[in-house]
Amino acid sequence: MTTEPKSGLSRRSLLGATAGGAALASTLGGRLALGAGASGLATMAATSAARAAGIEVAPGQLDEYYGFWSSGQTGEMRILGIPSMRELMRVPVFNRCSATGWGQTNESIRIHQRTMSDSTKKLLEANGKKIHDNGDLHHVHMSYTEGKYDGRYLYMNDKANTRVARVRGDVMKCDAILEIPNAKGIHGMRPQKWPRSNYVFCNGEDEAPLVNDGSTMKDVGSYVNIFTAVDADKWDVAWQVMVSGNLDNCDADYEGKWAFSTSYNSEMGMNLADMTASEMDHVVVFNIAEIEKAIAAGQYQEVNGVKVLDGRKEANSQFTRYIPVANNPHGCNMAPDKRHLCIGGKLSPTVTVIDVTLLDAVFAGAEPRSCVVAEPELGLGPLHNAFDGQGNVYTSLFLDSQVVKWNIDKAIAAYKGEKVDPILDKVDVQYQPGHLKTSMGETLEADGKWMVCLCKFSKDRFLNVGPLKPENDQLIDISGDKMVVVHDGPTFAEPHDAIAVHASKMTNIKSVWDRNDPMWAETRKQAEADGVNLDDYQDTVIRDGNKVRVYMSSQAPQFALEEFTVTQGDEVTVTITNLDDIDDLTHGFTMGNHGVAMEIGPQQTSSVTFVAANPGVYWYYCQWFCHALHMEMRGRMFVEPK
Ligand code: K7E
Ligand code: CUA
Ligand code: CA
Repeated sequence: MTTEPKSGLSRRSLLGATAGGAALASTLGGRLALGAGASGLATMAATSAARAAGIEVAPGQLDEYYGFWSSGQTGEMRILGIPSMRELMRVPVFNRCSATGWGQTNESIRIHQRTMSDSTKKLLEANGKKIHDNGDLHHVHMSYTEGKYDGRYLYMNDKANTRVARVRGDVMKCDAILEIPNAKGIHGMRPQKWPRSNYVFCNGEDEAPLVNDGSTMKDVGSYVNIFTAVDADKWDVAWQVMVSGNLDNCDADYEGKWAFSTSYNSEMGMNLADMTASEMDHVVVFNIAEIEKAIAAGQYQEVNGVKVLDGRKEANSQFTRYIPVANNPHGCNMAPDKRHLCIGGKLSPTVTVIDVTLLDAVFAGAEPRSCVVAEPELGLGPLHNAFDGQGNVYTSLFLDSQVVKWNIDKAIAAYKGEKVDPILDKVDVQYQPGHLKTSMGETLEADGKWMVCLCKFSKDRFLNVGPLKPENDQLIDISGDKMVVVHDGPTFAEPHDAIAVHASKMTNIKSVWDRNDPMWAETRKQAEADGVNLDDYQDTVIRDGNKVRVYMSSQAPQFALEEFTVTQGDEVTVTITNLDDIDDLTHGFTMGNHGVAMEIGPQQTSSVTFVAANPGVYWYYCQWFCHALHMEMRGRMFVEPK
């Protein structure tokens, strides 16, 4: 049924109490050594399959699905077309973007700073920086209305700096970032699915003292982990729950009753050996109604301005239940049958299936594992699960470098003792898959057409580009009984997760900015204070002590100001409004030798502030090719010596 790894390790040893990292590492090594052989054959098979499946989207044709991709340590969100797998756009979120000026323009810095904690502000000031300009963006999910994508927002996490962010579905720009207090290392993150995404649930992966003020490191007994519900409209913390163990991945149900998180460190270990020491870890189930009741009744403690409840085991609350599962689980995925939650075993070759209709009984006192209705053995290193809406699950097998397709009903029957094999198909992927996503698969409209499998290693699949290799996002046709890998898609560091959204859901995407967009509301206020009407343009230079504010418009192929003069040491703010209102007519503003560049889309206002430190003549130019005379779209800043 499953192949044993070449290293000779049995999967039993992976399950053993001391298996942990060493076994994982040597098994991974064993599989990696296998890969090189059959790539020629695989390519031929893939080519013919691609034709058969009709994945080619001809020039000028549009994809059927939007793919929203995370980018891991790159810190941005990406948009790909599915099935073409063409990269359509990169949306900077936690990262500094050279092209758009994200992380440098005043508009983006304000979004970054709005909900930054005082301690982070101090830390950044001490480092001479205004914002963190890196992120580790693992998970991207869309807002829901009644279990279906509604196109309003995309939500995403930053594990590196304990943040979550929101991207607007109309202009595909980030409009809110939130640094979450008390928690550490936001990893798993999911919006509420029902009745709509009122909350975004956020898992704190890393343990820390709740009041983390430097009074102790050694007293590990004072460490906690925090589950956070973010108010998705206000983009502020609604409430938090302290839990036992850590939190890895999470999901929510289709009734608005529960949220779920996997925990791989129920041991509260501080090193690998301790984190893998137990036979069992757990899944935490959060009871949303009980939590909301307690918050409304004022039964919380306030920590760093946030309402915190105690849902730890020893508190015996009605906020949480802990369902034991095999040690070090990972993925947490709610099936669109509204009933079955699938937990990836990782160190265990199994997926644990929880029937959420049995959770009321668990909260009423039934034995916690009484909600487990299946635990099929599927292969080595099961991480994440995806769904086709027809009762089948696709599970990534990290160590086996495979995807396994299996049936929930059959797995339940097998768990009851019937002689039935739940496994329907397996396919090799290249190599070491993490997340995998089916078209519309995390909604009630799962359609079973496509799956993308995000492989962590690409090794021999592409021309060698040096020691750092791309990841490999593979497209798999799941419309038939057999899964067929139809496309290899190299991607830069490092997508963890993606969603596939039917294009019909994205009805509110704009091509031209609204002149009253809130993105530059504060810039507009400053302009009004300076007597400048951004809509009826006066190209103006305002002097305010050593602050100089330059206002100009742009219209292809010209900036309204061909020159302006400042004094050495002045803090210069350049605000530009793009008067062009034609699709795709973006201008840019780059100030030579000042490290300054920004995007100005059609009808957009953008501004950037810098210090003119050195006297001389500096050319500014438009860096977005906009017109036959784009090269000529430039002007001079003169910096007079002080
Ligand atoms: Cu969703 Cu990569 Cu953060 Cu699994 S995690 S692979
Ligand atoms: Cu405007 Cu190039
Ligand atoms: Ca563990």
